[in-house]
Amino acid sequence: MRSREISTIRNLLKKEDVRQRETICLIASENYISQNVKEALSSNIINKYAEGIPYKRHYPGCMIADKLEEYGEKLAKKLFKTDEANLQPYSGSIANLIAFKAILKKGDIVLAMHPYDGGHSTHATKYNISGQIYKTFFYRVNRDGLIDYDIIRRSAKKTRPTLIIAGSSFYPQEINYKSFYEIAKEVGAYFLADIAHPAGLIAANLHNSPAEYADIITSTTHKTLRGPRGGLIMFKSKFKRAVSEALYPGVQGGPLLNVIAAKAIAFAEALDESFIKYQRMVVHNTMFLCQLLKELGFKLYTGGSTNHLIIIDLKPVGINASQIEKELESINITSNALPVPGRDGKTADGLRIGTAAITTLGYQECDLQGIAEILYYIIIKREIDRASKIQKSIIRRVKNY
Ligand code: DSN
Repeated sequence: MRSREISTIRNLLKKEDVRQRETICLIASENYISQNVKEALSSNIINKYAEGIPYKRHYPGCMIADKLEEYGEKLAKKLFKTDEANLQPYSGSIANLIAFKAILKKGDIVLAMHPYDGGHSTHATKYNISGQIYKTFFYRVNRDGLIDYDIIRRSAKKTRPTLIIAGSSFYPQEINYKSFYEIAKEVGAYFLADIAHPAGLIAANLHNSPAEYADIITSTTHKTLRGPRGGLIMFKSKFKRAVSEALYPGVQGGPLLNVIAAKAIAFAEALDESFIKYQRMVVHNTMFLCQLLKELGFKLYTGGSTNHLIIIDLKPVGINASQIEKELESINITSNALPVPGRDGKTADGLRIGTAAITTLGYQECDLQGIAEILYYIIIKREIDRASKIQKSIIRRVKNY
């Protein structure tokens, strides 16, 4: 046994536990899993190979795996009201690649949100393998920073895509999936909704769902959905064969059955009334924080938020968001610097913060007040020590809840 090496790794994991306990996580794409999800992740089912789909595997001994995966699919379909679901994608990025492979041919045209405006790098951008396989055009947000369906319609008519993608990593408003569907229908394109960010809000019926409209839906399972890190793909029944073949052997090998079990548990949790309450609280906390920030003089992209994330526009303050991200990290607060949508995408002039993780921990209005003050002291007053004191008092208070 290489006990020294093992204890090095154990110590690092313990340190990460401490880091998480002492940090205020404002990263909009992170969350905390439940004990049940954690238990599933450490289950012995990880030892099993199960390439293929339930009851059509390339390995013997899959009788439990079949039942488990089938049950997880059933829960996903119930939660999102889709025809089909596949829990095998290793991540949201891979789920997108699988979806493209299932419905597109090399060289097909894709119309997606511009990466400067929050479109994901895996939406056939030049930074991703998908951008080398397909030809991509991008739509931008309008002058108010909003998704503008007339702009998308004009762009779709001009570019005649085979696929239109809805989905963004930093859009603080609800996306209208019906409008996307209508545009796709007008130009004869497929419609893919990547719901990685708002999945929890959609599952709780707080945001409209693309289930009725999209040919394929991709997602991660760990953001607002609060499951294990991983991907999910849902689709109309006619794509069942194409998706399973694109998944295996097209893109992936053996599924991670422990993660599939953990996803299934997260879906079961999301079907519970308590999850709807949690999502309502996420939105409440976001809106409350928006109000506090506006009172303190901050300018917010799109004027506020109706989901789990807020983008503070730092252009009027004249400080680079990467510097603010670093200063916040130095006092144990994590957030993301990014370009404010609708601009040149070259400057990190926006700070993305989210409420999904802190709401899981039970942060209350007084804690949100503290967070708003921290941002004020860091960004406006430039008083890091004062901000650090407030951070520590929030961590102490949250421990006592
Ligand atoms: N990396 C995720 C985010 O932070 O939004 C998107 O995949």
